Amino acid sequence: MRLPRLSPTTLADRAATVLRDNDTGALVTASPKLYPHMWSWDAAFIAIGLAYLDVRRAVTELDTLLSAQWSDGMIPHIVFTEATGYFPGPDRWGTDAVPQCPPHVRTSGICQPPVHAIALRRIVDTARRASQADVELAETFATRAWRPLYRWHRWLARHRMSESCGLITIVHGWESGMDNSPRWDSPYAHVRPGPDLPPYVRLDTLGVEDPDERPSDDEYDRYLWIIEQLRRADYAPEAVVTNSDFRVGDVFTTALFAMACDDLADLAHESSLEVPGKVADLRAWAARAREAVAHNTDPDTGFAYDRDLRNGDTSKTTTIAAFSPLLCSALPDRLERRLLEELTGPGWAGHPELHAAVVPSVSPNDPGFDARRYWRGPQWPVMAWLFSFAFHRRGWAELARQWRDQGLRLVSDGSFGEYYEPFTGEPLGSTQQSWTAAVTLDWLHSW
Ligand code: 9WN
Repeated sequence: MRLPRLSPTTLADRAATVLRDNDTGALVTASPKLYPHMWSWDAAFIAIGLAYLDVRRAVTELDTLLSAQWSDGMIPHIVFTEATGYFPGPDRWGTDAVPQCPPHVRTSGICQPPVHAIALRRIVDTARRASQADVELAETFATRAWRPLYRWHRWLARHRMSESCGLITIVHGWESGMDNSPRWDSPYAHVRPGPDLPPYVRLDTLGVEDPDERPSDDEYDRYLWIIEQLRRADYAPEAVVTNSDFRVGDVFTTALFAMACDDLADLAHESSLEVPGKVADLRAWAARAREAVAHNTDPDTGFAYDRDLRNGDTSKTTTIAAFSPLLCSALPDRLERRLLEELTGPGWAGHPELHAAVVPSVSPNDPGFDARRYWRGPQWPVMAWLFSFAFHRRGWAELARQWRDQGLRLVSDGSFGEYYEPFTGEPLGSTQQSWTAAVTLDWLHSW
């Protein structure tokens, strides 16, 4: 049963309260119960929302994340707080002895999509609409954060841009941020947990009303087995791309990388940073990433597909990630229009039975669609925000407004669900999810 829709003012107040309640001072946890730590891409979206409350606090969020950056440039996917209650925690990751990991924090040993430069640029823009003091704060931070972010992008370009297909390689489904998406079913079929997988007890299923909203036990065994493989390779960047049984060229992450490289290059230009060689690198990586997305796109439909790097197979699974080319402007006009029609048509965001007309993680017409299970059907507000933001950037103002309005419809009960049942709009997974609150604030303030 859904709660009544809140007015924009009340919704904004509630969103701000979520961010404040989840704030430990140095970081905003991804959610209070299920995810009591900092997640890399969540932190970027959270910082975008925080900027509407306090630009200084938004800067602190990214600062905290950057202070956990590994010495080789990787930004880890989790920065752990002292909280217990999430598994796998720092002991299971075993990164304490890894030389690249900074000594003052405990982190996981993999990464997540590189949306941080996109967030930084958004925060600078938000500050410019606020006060002169905020502009100075944001621009000074942008200058300070620029080099660490460049090093992060260089790490991805060096260690993760596949030489064979140009896509960014992920070595664990968690690196995509879309953990149990059907995109990964076939690559995970290669992952066979060994008898020496140390025993463990799941805690995530305790944080939701119905364990069926989370990945299955079988999937968890595979997630934990890959961690074991990466840990045994000491998380060395050259080793993990050969040691993990899961090695996939991820079109969605690659599209985000293209966007983020351009944003970082633009920020250098706007801040008059004297880094011409590095800007040239970023432009070249953006072009390469965009090309790779285009190259891994079906020439008739425009759908983009991941590549299993173990055997070179192109995925045939169509999910929300198939629309990656629209994020980074990878396609010629005709194909782009075709893809956009598909996204907004009855198979996807325009499905007549949807509660809110934004993209579900899997098409309701797909036989594998599961309306309640995590990345296998539900709508994720943060994903709807990403597309609406990209539409706005692309100059598709009307479409951006429609998606903002529909996104707000999805979150308008003020529970800030992690994801939503597409037909009823019921919040699922965690509630008081910080990135949902953050993108709500952005929607309420923009275009
Ligand atoms: C594993 C925190 C994270 C998000 C991911 C989402 C989920 C973790 C989990 O929660 O992943 O990293 O335990 O399920 O899939 O996108 O960053 O919100």
